[in-house]
Formats: sequence, C-alpha cells, structure tokens
Amino acid sequence: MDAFTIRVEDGIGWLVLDLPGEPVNMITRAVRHELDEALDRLVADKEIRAVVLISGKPDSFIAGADIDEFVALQSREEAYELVRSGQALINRLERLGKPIVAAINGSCLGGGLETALACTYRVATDNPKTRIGLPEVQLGIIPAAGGCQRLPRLIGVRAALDIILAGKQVVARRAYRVGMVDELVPSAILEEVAYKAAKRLAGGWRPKRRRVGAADLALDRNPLGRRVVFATAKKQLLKKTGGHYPAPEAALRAVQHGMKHGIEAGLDMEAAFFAELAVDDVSRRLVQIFFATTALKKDPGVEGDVPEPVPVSNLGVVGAGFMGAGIGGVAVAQAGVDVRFRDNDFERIGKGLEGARKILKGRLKRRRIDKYEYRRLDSLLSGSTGYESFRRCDLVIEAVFEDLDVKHEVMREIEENVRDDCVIASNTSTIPIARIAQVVERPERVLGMHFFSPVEKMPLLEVIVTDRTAPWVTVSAVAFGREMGKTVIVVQDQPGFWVNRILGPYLNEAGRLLQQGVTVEHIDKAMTRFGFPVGPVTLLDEVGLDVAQKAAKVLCDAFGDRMRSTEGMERMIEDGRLGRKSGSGFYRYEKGKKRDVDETAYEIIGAAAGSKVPREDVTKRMAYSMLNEAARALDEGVVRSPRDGDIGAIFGIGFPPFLGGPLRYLDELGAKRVAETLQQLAEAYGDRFAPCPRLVRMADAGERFYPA
Ligand code: 3H9
Repeated sequence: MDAFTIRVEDGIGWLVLDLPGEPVNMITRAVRHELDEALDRLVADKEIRAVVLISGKPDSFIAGADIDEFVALQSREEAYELVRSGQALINRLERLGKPIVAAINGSCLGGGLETALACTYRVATDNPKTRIGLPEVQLGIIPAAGGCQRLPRLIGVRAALDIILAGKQVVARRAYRVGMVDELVPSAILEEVAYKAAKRLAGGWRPKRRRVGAADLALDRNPLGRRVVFATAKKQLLKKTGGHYPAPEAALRAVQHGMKHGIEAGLDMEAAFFAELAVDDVSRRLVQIFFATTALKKDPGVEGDVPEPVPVSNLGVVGAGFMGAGIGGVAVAQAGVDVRFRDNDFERIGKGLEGARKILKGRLKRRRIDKYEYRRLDSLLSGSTGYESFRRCDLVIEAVFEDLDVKHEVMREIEENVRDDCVIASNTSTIPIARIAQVVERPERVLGMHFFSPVEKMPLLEVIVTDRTAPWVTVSAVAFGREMGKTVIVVQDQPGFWVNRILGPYLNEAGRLLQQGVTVEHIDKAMTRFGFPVGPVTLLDEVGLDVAQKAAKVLCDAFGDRMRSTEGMERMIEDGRLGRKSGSGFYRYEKGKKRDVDETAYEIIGAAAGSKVPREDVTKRMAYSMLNEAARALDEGVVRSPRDGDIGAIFGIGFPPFLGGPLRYLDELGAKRVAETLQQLAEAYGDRFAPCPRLVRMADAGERFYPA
C-alpha cells in the first residue's frame, strides 16, 4: 500500500492516509482500492478493537473525490460505476463491525466528509484550515457517496440543506455547533483525543449525540413539517439559481427521497443523478472554473524569471473613505498585517478605522475569529493625518478621490515618505496607472490594485501593470492580493482595464434600450434569466450612475463612439438620481431597501413611448456587446489569457459561471455564429456591434479561444 499505513497501538488501529506526491489527500481510484484492502486488514487483525482514521498531511484530512477523475469520465455508465464503487466502500466502512474515529485536521470536503460521516465518531481541530463541507454542487455534481443521506440524519434536514445546496465549507467551530463533528480540539491534542475516544468506543461506550438542532430533528420526523422544509428550500433555491444549475435541485431531491424512502433508495437516487450530472456541460464548465482558480493561486503574475515578492507586514492606506476602509479592514482581517491609514482630518480617519473594524466585528459575530483574535487584529489598525510611520510600509495603496490632480498630489507625498523598496499601488477603477505614475520619480514601482466594492465581499482583484512596472512590484502585489483572500488577475494598463472595459458596452446597451422605451423590469429580467445575479439597471443603481458615467467617459474618450453612453444617463445625474446611494435611481429605495421601479425615470431620460422589444433581442444585444468587447480586449492583450478573462468576468461582474465565462461561452457558440449575429446586429442597430477583428479572423479560420 502506498497511500495508507496501518499501525497498531494497544488495541487501536491507526489508519493513516498520506497520498504520495500530492499536496492534499483525495479519493482516487487507487485510494479506493487501497482502502478496501486496508479494511480487510483492520477486520482480520483481532488485536484491533477500534480504528482512528487520520491524515498524514499537515492541512488536509481528505479534500474529496479526485476531480480529475470526473473530467476523464466519458459516459454516464462510467460515472455510475465510479459512484457505486465509492458508495459501496463507504457503506463497508460504516458497517465494519469495529468503531472508527475520524480525526480531522485540514480540509474535510466532499467525499472526505462523506467518509467521516460514515465513521462512528468525529473529532476536528480548531485549526483555521480545518474546513468541513460538501462543495459538490459548486462543481455541478451532488454529494453522492451518502452525503445527501447521512448529513440530514445527523444534523437535521434544514441544516444539511443549508450546507449541501450552497456547497458550503464551514470552519470546524461551526461544524461543531451544528453537530457535524462530536468534539472540537486544538491541533496539538488531536491524536490524543481521538485515541481516547477510540479506546472508549472499543470498551463499549456509545457516545450520546449532543442535542443540537433538536427542533429541526423533531420537524424532520413529522412528514408535514418535512414537506414544508423541502418546499421552502426549493423555492429559495430556484430563486437563487434561476433554474440554471441542475445539481442543487438534484441534491434536494436526493435528500428528500432518502428521507422518505430510506437510505438505500436515497443512495440509488444519488448515484443516478451523479451519473447524469458528472458528464453534463454545466459540471464540466464549473470544474474548469475550479481548475482555473486553482491555477491562478499559483500564478506569480509575470512570465519568465520570477523575482521574490516583497513580504508585506506593514500596509499603508492613503484615503480612509469607504474603499480605503474596506481595503485596510480586509488586509488586517485576512492577512493579519499592520494597517496605517492616512487622511486629511481625524474625522475621516475615525470613520475609516470604524469601517475597517466593522469587517473585524463581522468576523467576530460570525465566529470566524474569537474575541482575543479580534483584539489582536484591532490593535494592528491605526491612523494619522501625516505620513509618519509610512517608512515602515512595504506596500502603500492609495484610495483617494478619482481625480487625477488629487491622485498626483498623493503619489508625490507617498513617494517622499516611503522606503525605496516599498510598492506603491493606486486603487482606481478608471484612471490609467501610467498617468497616475507620471509624477513619481520611480514609476517602476507603481501599479494599480483595483479592488471591487464592497471589498470584503467581492472576490476579484485586478492588478494593473504599466509598461514600466517592474516584475518584483507585480509579483509583490499579486502575492499580497492573494493573502487578502482575493482571486488575482494581472491586466494591462488600458482604459477600463478588463472588468470595466467589458462591462462598458453592456451597461451602455442597457441605457440605449431604456432610451428606446424598453422597461427597466424587462431589461433586468432578461439578463437575470440569462444568468447574471442582478440585472444591468439594478447594477447601474448599485454602482452609482455618476461612477458608471465617469467610467463610460474614459472608455468613450479612448475608444470612440462604440463606447458612447446615452444622454439619458447624464440627465439622471443632473437630476441627482445617482442610484441606491442617493435614495433613488431607476429604482426607488427606502431605508436602504430596493423597492419598485421609479416610473419618473422614464420621463427624465426622455424614453420613447413603451417599446416591445422581445426578450431574446434584449438578451442578444446585451450579451453580444460584452462578448464582442471581451474578444477585442483579449486580442489587445488586456488580459494574459482567456482563463484570466473568464475568471475576471465571473468573479468581477458575476458573468454566469454555468456558461464558463464570456470567452468560454464564445467558444461554445462558435466564433462564426457570433460574428454573423454581431454583423446582423450592426446592420440593425449600428456600427457599435461590428464584430471585432479577432472574431472575424477566428470565424474565418474556425478557431477557438480554448483547445477543443
Ligand atoms: C466529491 O468529493 C464527490 C463525492 O461526493 C462523490 C464521489 C462519488 N481533486 O486549491 P489548492 C488539487 S467532489 C483533485 O491549490 P489550497 C488542486 O487542484 C470533490 N485535485 O490548495 C491543486 O492541484 P495542483 C469535492 C484536487 O490549500 C492542489 O490539490 N471536493 C482536489 O488553497 C492544491 O490545491 C472539493 O471540491 C480534488 N478534490 O486549497 C474540494 N482538491 O497543485 C476542492 C485539491 O496540481 N478543493 N486538489 O495545482 C479545494 O477546495 C481546495 O483545493 C482545498 C485546498 C481547500 C482542498
């Protein structure tokens, strides 16, 4: 055996999994085979009275089934065979006849948790890297090795659906609270506690399940109560997925079926659904996104010789407004670095500190950190009206007002007050970095770090490099962005960078449709049905019409008419209708809550009388304007690869993940078809739709962005 070792100590068999050559443990075909053999030995060895299943790796218990194996599956039959063999093995583990303690440290996900659920007792460490959950639906499949059966029986249907349907991974503390694990311990004593539990189990101890979720479990026993739980879950689910993601719906049915007809029937359904979903296009695209994100975690951001990144332990943030506070707050919460704010007066600094603290408080409230960690992190936040102590900073991010003169002034001040090896970043969403860097003496250490708002929630970071940015500066910003928990793409310093560049024509098209008399609801619904989390008009209101208009102007100055926005938008701004922040935009807002469409907006923008553009036409105009721009910007080298472009669109603007990103979707539609449709749109609505040269070339040559 390569992956498993067994040692026996005083009647306890230690079954240690350490998959050779891999950073994490996962359940490969070979691991399944070996586990079967190991179980034979554990049964045969009369000396062994109980077993501890533990990992030999530092931060990974078991990260689930091997995703590469799914990718290789060619048919439903093959998928069915795979899932059945997995189920049989886990059933065997559950019925071994000897108690098993799962000693969990590090990732315990998917098939890893399903394995642990089949054990008699679960002990988990409070290591922050211990993440427990069933992320399968994020890959377009369902927990199919009994997860949809054993988890609801352990913690109640409602709590289990909360984990399964969202593909959640929770920290051990939360897993303990809901009853997924029986004991929570510091890493240092995991083995000792697991060993003691195994000893007690060997002596006939029957652990009493803690009465967590008692109300839920009572509800589960009542068929009517159960029906209500499932009906509510389904309703919420469909609202969220818009019917685009078959996996969560299948998981819901597998749980429901199993609860009604018993675990065997539930397993049959899990297997049938898994076989269908694993070879389905949606799953394939979601898996591609997983691999792209994983690859990005290792991408230093530069090609060729890769210099060492400057380790950041002191961060300076100039401008303690909403963005600055968000950046500082996430930096301290996620990367644990010392954060120094600088702003013009103490009131602003106070607000910035409060904003950053709010992020820490949120984590404390959600029990991601305890009160001691909260205090420690809080003490790392400070602020001042001067630049004293900026000499200690390894990275300074300016997040001041989007005005070139202001940025210039700040850049000069920063350069005067920092060390030579300090990286200087600008958090701008519109102004070219090269222009911001014009006033500094050493532009090679300047780049852009474009965070999205709100910083705590938005997963993407665009690192923007100019022709002069030095590689050590790029790798340092990329590495720190990752420490902040962001998915980082490196983009070229062109107007709009990547995300705003491809968003520009899309939002402008929404403006044109509005102007034409198409209703707000019709446009928003068309695009949420397409798969965006919010419609474009809602997005405009969220971003702020003034902010969107500023970005549109930058794009129009650079790229001309194709990027021109409508006059209606200007009129809305003149009228003070800036969106959510001003209490009214295209929608009405009351106490921060979005209400109905504000019909007076049509008058302000001078919309034509009610126009009935069919939904498909709205979708086509909106989506194709984005696809065309994505192909064009990629061709100009704004992003380094289709992979980065797709991840940027998915994480930056919520491009529907089930479509794989704009470039993957373009491949799916075919360049020829897209180019032809764009040509038709151009004839009907104007040159802005003319297919970009890259698409025309690809259409002629039958090319794709990704290999087939
Ligand atoms: C499942 O279990 C189905 C069952 O219900 C039913 C079956 C019948 N497979 O992310 P990292 C690789 S579905 C293959 O950089 P981190 C990863 O690609 C599975 N490979 O580290 C990377 O490879 P490389 C449900 C995997 O510390 C390397 O490990 N499980 C798998 O930032 C390091 O990964 C999941 O969805 C896998 N399962 O994060 C969990 N897991 O070095 C998916 C990892 O060649 N995994 N790799 O680039 C994760 O979420 C993260 O990788 C994890 C570690 C949190 C574990």
